Amino acid sequence: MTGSIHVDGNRRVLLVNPPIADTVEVEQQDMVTAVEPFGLLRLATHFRDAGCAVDYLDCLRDPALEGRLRRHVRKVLPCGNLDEEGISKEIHHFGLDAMLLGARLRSLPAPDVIGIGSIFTWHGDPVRETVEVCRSVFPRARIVVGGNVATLCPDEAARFGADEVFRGDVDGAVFAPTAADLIADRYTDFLRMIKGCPNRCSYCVTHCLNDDRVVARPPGEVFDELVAKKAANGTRNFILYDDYVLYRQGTYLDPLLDRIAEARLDIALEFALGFAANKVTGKLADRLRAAGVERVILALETLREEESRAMHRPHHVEGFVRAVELLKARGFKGRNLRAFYLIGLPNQTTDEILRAILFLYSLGVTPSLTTYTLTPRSGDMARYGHLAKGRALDELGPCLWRFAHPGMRVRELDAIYRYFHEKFFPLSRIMASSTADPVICAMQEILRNGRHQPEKW
Ligand code: B12
Ligand code: SF4
Repeated sequence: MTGSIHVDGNRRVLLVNPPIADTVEVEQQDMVTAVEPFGLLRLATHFRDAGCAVDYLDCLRDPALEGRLRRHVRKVLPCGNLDEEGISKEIHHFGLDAMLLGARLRSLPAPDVIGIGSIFTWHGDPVRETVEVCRSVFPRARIVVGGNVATLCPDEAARFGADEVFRGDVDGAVFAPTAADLIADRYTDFLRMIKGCPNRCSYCVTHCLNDDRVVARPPGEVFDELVAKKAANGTRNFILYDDYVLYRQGTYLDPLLDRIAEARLDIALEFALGFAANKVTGKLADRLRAAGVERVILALETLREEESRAMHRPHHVEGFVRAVELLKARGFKGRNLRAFYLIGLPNQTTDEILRAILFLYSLGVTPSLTTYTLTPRSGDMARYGHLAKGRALDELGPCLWRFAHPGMRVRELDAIYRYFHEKFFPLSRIMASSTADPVICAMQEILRNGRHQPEKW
């Protein structure tokens, strides 16, 4: 889906990154403000290029927050496996509350159009409230909600009260450079070369967000954008959130990395969504090193063969180990060599998760744990849709662990995440720990019996 927004007569556009509502863990995990809303920042450039004046209000980073991101409790929701553990978590409002938002809006010139972004399906409630406050302050403005929630769940988004729910991409904005002047950290910026992915991993919705298409632009253009941004803003960290950066690697990624390496730019390049391990070769590892990539993330996701198949992922423990060795030989290690691993899946056990973490530590890899949730329109709806039936979207937030197996308890999953997400421990340290903590004791038992090694799975 692509479309355009008429800007004729709409000379002033206000783009709003709304507040979010989530559990306290997302703040502790630094997920609320870790990544700037680069979709809106691209739209800002797009509207400016069309001759509009653009105002920008980031409800998660606004100075009026005075550093206090978490504001109030919006609701309390049950958490844990769907057989009900009988415990709940508070859902906090993060970012400008309705009063502060109203005050900030009143300080801005009246816009013709207000564009509100949306990213996570369980964050709809604050988007609805943002529409309401915008409407009360600027009753004559046309309010458009776009982004992932609008694209994936248009029926829910229609209830937010906007004049328009915009699904998919805005023509001409997909590869627009981010409006770097609107963000505070001028040393970090976002580049995009490829949007979409030819694969269909069952838990992922990239194909729905991109209408089953992959679009890409010449690596030379990306390189020119990078050089221009470095010169104009002194940007040093360039992050690509490209869905599948290995798409037609010989045409896109390889030439980009070669151009960057040849130019000897003093930059750090990051591919934040990682690489499929079975595609990592010695040559790719050399190129990443030469281009100034400091950290590599491998997408492992699961160690179980039947689960890999059900997820439509290549089963690649051997390929994974081989990729790790190739990368370690090029100096990627410890915190700079990570692997995505999904936790909280319906048919997983705590033992399986602990074995996987220990396996990664044994290889010298840092686990990047990703909390599972079921996303509407993902392939997993066919397997697990019945578990979510009748539940509102915000009841499915990943930190609520609603899809966990009845044997996996909330406290354990929270502890595992807190202890091990993006942290590296040598196995000897875990073994030597004198503690009664059941998670650590279970790990010590696994280590004593060597059950973290593939031959014992
Ligand atoms: C960056 C990112 C993150 C960042 C945070 C993002 C943020 N700023 O908050 C981090 C790393 C923290 C993260 C974490 C997680 N993520 Co994430 N993440 C992404 C990613 C890669 C990009 C999100 C983004 O900014 N997109 C930019 C979009 C919105 O902009 P764009 O494409 O350039 O925009 C175009 C259109 O959308 C449209 N548009 C966009 N906005 C607007 C606004 C208006 C008004 C209009 C008209 C048009 C419009 O026009 C643009 C130009 O064409 C997405 C995948 C994806 N491609 O979206 C996953 C994704 C959002 N994440 C996902 C998941 C599951 C997670 C985690 C649970 C994983 C985990 N446990 O670690 C956590 C949850 C964090 C939490 N609880 O808050 C899922 C979400 C599923 C869902 N149910 O919502 C996604 C969709 C991945 C996937 N493929 O399934 N994530
Ligand atoms: S998880 Fe990654 S490889 Fe799989 S479909 Fe999504 S973007 Fe593609």
